[in-house]
Amino acid sequence: MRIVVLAGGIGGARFLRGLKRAVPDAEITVVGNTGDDIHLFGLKVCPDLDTVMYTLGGGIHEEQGWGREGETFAVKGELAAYGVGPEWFGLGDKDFATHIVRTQMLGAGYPLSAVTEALCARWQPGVRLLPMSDDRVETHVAIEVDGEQRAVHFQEYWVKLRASVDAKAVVAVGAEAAKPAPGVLEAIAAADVVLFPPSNPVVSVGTILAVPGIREAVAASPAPVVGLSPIVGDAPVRGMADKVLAAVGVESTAAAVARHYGSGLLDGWLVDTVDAGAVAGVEEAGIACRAVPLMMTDVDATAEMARAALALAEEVR
Ligand code: GDP
Ligand code: FO1
Ligand code: CA
Repeated sequence: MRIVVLAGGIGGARFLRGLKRAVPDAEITVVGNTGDDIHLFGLKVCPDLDTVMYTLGGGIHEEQGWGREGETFAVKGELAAYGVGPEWFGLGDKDFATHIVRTQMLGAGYPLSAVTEALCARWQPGVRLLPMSDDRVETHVAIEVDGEQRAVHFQEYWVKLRASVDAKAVVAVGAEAAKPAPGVLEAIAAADVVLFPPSNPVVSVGTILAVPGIREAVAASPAPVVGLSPIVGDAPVRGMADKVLAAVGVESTAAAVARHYGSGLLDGWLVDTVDAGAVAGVEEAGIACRAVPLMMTDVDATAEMARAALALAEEVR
């Protein structure tokens, strides 16, 4: 079975670990969000691609969900001693090596997709990990500070500001001119199932869909498209997704997120059992909906979620 998953960082990566356990023989292609990418200290950092690569490759810091396990921060400390920041972004020493290799390869002329493949040769994530695009796309967030509008990089909004101010707008800068990375459209066209994991609908899946051609390929795909809600009981399970959902005028409910994707994209949608009351409304919107446990407490529970998504895909096929 060929499965394509449009994934952000932690939510996407943890779901993928369950999916691999549920269907060990599946050929899984992950289209990863690169809108979170940021240049720091002259290095290119790709948080969501790395989160998927480290999680599936066994190098992730489990509790934190991003970065490497057993990190030290000597390089960051030395940079700070030179007065070089930002101090608010926690890049560890082991993680630095990844960004150095990536930046070196990009400088030598390799596209991000080839660099990602090279990094994955070490980590063996067991999926084909493709960046959504080889072109630079950067998510920026419009905020108001002291009555003045300004735009900040998504990482500054998320990590430095902790989404403590309202997001007025979310813009994937460069997306309109970006092309899907090699293999992305082909994988979607050849998929037996397309899955939206419980990733952020705006700044993860939304950004991937903003690359011209990807949304169209998913909508045109004859394969069932099934999503899992990252919103459980009217709040994100983790993080501040409610802030960026509000910026695009979407309520933080499992049903509102399904309607936001719409029946033009989604054939099926899974909500948590606590949101069983939302099922009928989602179905009225033309999207088959089931309520199942959606908390990724461990890999077995996550595998069960993946099985439920694939079962719903079979029902709507
Ligand atoms: P990020 O790039 O690291 O923010 O990760 P993603 O975009 O892939 O996923 C973030 C989303 O995962 C958040 O909106 C969370 O609500 C959601 N999430 C995290 N853990 C769980 C879980 O156990 N169950 C569900 N349903 N969603 C989760
Ligand atoms: N998230 C944080 O909340 N604080 C950090 O200091 C931080 C550093 C960091 C370094 C490398 C990396 O790959 C990810 C990192 N993240 C950090 C997570 C990252 O910013 C994610 O993009 C966001 O959490 C949301 O997607
Ligand atoms: Ca992300």
